[in-house]
Amino acid sequence: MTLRLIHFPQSRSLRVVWALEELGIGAEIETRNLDRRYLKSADYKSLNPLSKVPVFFDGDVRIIESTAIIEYIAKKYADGRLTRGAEDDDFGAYLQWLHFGEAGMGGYVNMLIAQTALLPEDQRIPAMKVWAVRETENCLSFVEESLVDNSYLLGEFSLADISLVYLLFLIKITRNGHMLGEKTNAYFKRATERQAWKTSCALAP
Ligand SMILES: N[C@@H](CCC(=O)N[C@@H](CS)C(=O)NCC(=O)O)C(=O)O
Repeated sequence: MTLRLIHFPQSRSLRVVWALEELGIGAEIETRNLDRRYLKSADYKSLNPLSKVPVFFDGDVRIIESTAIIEYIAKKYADGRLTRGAEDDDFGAYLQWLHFGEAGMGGYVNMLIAQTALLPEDQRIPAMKVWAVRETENCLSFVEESLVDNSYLLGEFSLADISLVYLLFLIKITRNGHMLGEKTNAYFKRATERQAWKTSCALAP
């Protein structure tokens, strides 16, 4: 097998690099600087027609959703390590958190980042910012209430943590970290002290 990942540091492809690292799976990782002109180029669109990151290949199989990629890798190449199956009591919790980290919360966080960091000030819409802050706070309260001290989402570390921690990282690097609660900050610290996270973050073009 030759697994191939196009990786842009600090983007959602970091989830994939982190999962590969945690699972000890080798892949060809092509690390590039996030350059929107390249994302829009015909070359890149032939890899990912949405012009988004990540894009992952396993032979003829192409996947463009970060949480789907990590689940695919773990199930197909790591005997399901860091995942749960239908036979497990916490299967429902696993699925919920794996998807909450992107599908449940990602849209609100994207809007928050657009309205507080990415867009030039004169293009921001105050009402959209209010909405994004309110919805992100709602999600973060749910996270804070759900976390247990000194633990991960399912007790042991899993892909669900990779999904959620990346989004917390995004909130922090865009200077919205003040929105995280005490338990959430401690959880983030715990997860990002893992060697696999540090190694993944060190990957540069
Ligand atoms: N749901 C997708 C989201 C992909 C996505 O939005 N990626 C961002 C980087 S974190 C991107 O490509 N941004 C570039 C742009 O929108 O121009 C996933 O989790 O893979």
